[in-house]
Amino acid sequence: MKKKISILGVPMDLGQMRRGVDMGPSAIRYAGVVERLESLGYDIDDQGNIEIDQAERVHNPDTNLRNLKAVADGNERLAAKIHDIIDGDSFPLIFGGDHSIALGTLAGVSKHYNNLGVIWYDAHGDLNTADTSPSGNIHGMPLAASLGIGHEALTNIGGYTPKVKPENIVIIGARSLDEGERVLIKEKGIKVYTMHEIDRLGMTKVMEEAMAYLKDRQVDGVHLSLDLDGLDPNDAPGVGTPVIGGISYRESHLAMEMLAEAGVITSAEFVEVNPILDEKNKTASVAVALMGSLFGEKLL
Ligand code: 6HN
Ligand code: MN
Ligand code: MN
Ligand code: MN
Repeated sequence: MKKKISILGVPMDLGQMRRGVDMGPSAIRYAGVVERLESLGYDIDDQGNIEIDQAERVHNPDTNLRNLKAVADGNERLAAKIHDIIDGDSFPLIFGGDHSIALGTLAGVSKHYNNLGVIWYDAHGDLNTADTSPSGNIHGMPLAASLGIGHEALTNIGGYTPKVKPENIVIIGARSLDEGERVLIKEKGIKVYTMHEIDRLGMTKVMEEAMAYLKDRQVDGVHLSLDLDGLDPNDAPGVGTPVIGGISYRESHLAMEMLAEAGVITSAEFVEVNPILDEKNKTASVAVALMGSLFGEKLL
């Protein structure tokens, strides 16, 4: 992994309907992320937050693509910033904000790779479109849009599409998939480790298989998109769409440690931290602890 890490906060709450997730980047900083990563020997360049429209000023509630323009505009700004970070030979580490920010992250990152792999750590598939979404919330759509499926304003962020091939994606932790998402997963042959496989195989095997799978696909970079709702709500309560029966805190550390040992991750985002719904900043602290493991922290 690179020794320089550039942090970008994305105070985005327009991809869903609950307020507070725009404060995620502050909560993660408050939980001590910069000190934590500095203590591991990294040079940290915190570039502050991307400008995102304020929810009260953007009001189009009755659509199946809620806040489309503001979400797309914010993600265009994010993608441009990520270009500069990668061109500066630094590791992009992005803090959300709701998961719609993966649109901008992947738009910025994918341009720099010929065959990007993606690990999507999430209770959900985020593979909806306006036609299949039960909510109209864009945070349930970024992975589909990154495959080139959905509204052009979302698929074409950064001026190109698609960002990732279906066979280069591994979803880990899924336990709440909508009907249209299931159809898409089967149709495109997307690799998914649901909670069933995690229970059955154990996290060690899941991560070994996931990394072997991406290696077989000859990826030249791997983006980690970690939605805190992938974890069990007991361990990460501060999220807008919690789903019981999730990945534990320890299993998540193990996953991050294995990624660190393999040295495969080339960019990462930690999303959906909502301090208003949290218990004493627990979820932001969990996010920071997981980043510690991802960047090589050891217990002994
Ligand atoms: N997330 N599948 C549901 C929807 O509204 O499309 C939930 C999406 C949650 C998205 O947590 O990033
Ligand atoms: Mn560039
Ligand atoms: Mn998500
Ligand atoms: Mn989720």
